[in-house]
Amino acid sequence: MADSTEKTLFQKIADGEVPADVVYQDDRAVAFRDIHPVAPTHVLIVPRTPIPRADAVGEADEALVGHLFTVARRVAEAEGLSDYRLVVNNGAGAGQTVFHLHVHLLGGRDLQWPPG
Ligand code: D5M
Repeated sequence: MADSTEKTLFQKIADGEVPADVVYQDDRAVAFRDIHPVAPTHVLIVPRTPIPRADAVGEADEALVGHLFTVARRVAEAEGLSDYRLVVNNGAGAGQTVFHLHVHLLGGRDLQWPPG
């Protein structure tokens, strides 16, 4: 049975213990392609620090979370995207399945609103 000390899948990817199609990484964040893409570009941007979800972000994490947006812009530029969507699902009822904070970067097709 899982306990709070067990690494999440995305922590294992960030730590290089599980393979992923990494498109960007630095000392604070890793970006890799979603294994079930819903758009031509579908990249997940995760902090190396294991924050479980958006509502667990504290004041001490503000610079780190802001950095995730910088990484998203860099990845979008590398993908040739000017228009794209950034999504964070907070909690199972909102569609979160991996409890390690991640920003979805979606682009490369027309995106509808509301997303459903
Ligand atoms: O998003 C979790 C996302 O994580 C979902 O779109 C599938 C993706 N996923 C699951 N396993 C992997 C691996 N191994 N590599 C890459 N992407 C993966 P959520 O917002 O939690 O629903």
